[in-house]
Amino acid sequence: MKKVCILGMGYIGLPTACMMANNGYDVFGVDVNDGIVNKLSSGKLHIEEPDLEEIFLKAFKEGKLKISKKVEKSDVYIIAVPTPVGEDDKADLSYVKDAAEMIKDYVLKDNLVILESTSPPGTTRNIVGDIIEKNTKMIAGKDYHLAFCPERVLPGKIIYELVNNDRVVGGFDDISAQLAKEVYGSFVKGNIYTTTLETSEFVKLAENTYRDVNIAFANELADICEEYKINIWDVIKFANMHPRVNILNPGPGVGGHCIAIDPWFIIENISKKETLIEKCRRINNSRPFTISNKITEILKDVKNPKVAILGITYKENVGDTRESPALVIIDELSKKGMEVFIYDPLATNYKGKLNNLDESLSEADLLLLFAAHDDFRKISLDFISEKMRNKNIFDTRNFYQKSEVEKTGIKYFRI
Ligand code: SAJ
Repeated sequence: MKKVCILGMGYIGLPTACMMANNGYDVFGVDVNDGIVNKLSSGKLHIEEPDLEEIFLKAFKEGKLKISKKVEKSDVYIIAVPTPVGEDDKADLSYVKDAAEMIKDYVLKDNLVILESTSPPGTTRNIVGDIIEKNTKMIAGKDYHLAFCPERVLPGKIIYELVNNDRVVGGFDDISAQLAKEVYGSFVKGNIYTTTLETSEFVKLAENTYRDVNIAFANELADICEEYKINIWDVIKFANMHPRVNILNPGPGVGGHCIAIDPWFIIENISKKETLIEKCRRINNSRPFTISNKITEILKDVKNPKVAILGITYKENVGDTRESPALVIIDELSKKGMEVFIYDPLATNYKGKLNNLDESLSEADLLLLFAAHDDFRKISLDFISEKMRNKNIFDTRNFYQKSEVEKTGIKYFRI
């Protein structure tokens, strides 16, 4: 199995394609987006991720990775397309279906088809498997092989984690699982465990839901601590000294393409009406509103208030602004008549207007620290204080030290 066709040249498909191309495979990277195909075909990346450029250029220049809009006949087909959540809080599997439709005419006897996109349990078997079977009359496990291999990589550390993390691969049968394990084993240094299709689909969802539920717990504790006038960050620091406790960080909401979405996939087809999972999702979704209400309260006596936001990406040290709770906060503050200026040197795909640091801070009444990029350490508090009209910092990430901020005459608020 030496030829691989990977559908979806995004945050997962592209790095996976590069790794495989640099480890003995001839890889065809397919995307339906003209812009992405043109950019990659001219040797340029459309996403930013540490170390990606190096492995992409190597694969591309050596001719091991070819980019196209069309599927090429291969031994292995990997589907790595987005699975967003629809308006009804259910998985939108249209991209997965389209990808399966794209490969169905190419899959031959003994080929291996792998779904990598995070999906509700049953998707590999009932959506991908069905589309192939209906068209080719080939049966998974008998005529061709079918597997689910979810990614586990952290944006900002994708290349490192792609190589070093353990993986849980699900197979339609043992042979499918073993073949998929071999494919990923070409570049993965972590352990690769095998199980059934549905178990591996569920494991992926459980991992991200675990995180969402625990972030909701931290957010709830933060609200309760505020009532008691107890510092939540001290509580977490001391509680986490217990060998079996690991409380996550409260914050301004959960963004990104995974943690805020995957919990919905777990509960979308179940009979239970009330779940902890949904409750936690709603707690985390309410965070940007809580933050904007607090800002409104702090600035209630200020005429024509101006807010400067530092960092609008969904988390620190990444460029991705899609699904960032900062977008909700910006919207809320603007609706309340506030002027919002945004400084984020990392943000890559923000549709609105970004400002430079000076414009943002000048005459601002409140600085909202949203994404705690390491680069922001270079901005001195004295400089911030000098520039501002009313001197308030709202820190959503416990980024600053209270005593340092207050030394410069700035009032300090934090979660
Ligand atoms: N967040 C908090 N408090 C915390 C941790 C995170 O509020 O203590 C927020 C972040 O600010 C961010 C969001 O949660 O808005 C998600 O950030 P993250 O760093 O926890 O996760 P992602 O979405 O960047 O990546 C996750 C990872 N999953 C887990 O850690 C279980 C990654 O390994 C997965 O591969 C990825 O989802 C995915 O693609 O599913």
